[in-house]
Amino acid sequence: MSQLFISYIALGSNLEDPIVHLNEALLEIKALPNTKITQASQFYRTKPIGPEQPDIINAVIKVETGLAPYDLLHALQKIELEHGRERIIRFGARTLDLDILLFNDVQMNDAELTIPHPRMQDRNFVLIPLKEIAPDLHLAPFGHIDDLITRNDPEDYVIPLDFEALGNKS
Ligand code: A4P
Ligand code: MG
Repeated sequence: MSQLFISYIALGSNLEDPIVHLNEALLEIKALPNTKITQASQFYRTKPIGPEQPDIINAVIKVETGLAPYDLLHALQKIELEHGRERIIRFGARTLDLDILLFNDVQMNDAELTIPHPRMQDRNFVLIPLKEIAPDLHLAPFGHIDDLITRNDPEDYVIPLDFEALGNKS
């Protein structure tokens, strides 16, 4: 049996019906060869970082996969394209964004793939869902996930959808 790796993947959507895009993406990731989702955060409504656009629905999952980093990246990009992903404005609105956050303890930085994801430590829309499934994560060389979350801007809201469903919509 081939080697299995652990990867954390961030999901985001803010066009058409984001919840449908995210739920479908979960099924499509599950269907990738030698891949299973072992944990998934809730869905969160988050303040968009970048140009003005609708709030973004974000989540993070943990997968166990036999795919190597580039094979996983290309498989995720194929899923993005099948969701009509268009790349017009950097950080602009998107039907589906799938980013590799971590892949075992791999550290790499080239034109096509950077692991750990280069901006994850600055973004509570990634860290808060990630903490839900990896509460003791220490992100080398940046620090413990709790400290990173505290350092980021609290104005960048990250609200669990379940919380909103209880009537707490801000
Ligand atoms: N790439 C390099 N490393 C990776 C990686 N670890 N995972 C390359 C995935 N892709 C990686 O990505 C651009 C290029 O990054 C790809 O060609 C790939 O080879 P993209 O998905 O085409 O474009 P993007 O997502 O707009 O750019 P980027 O640089 O990934 O943006 P970020 O940093 O992911 O930011 N605000 C909220 N609230 N929630 C969000 O989800 N997302 C962004 C995108 C901005 N603001 C947001 C959110
Ligand atoms: Mg991306």
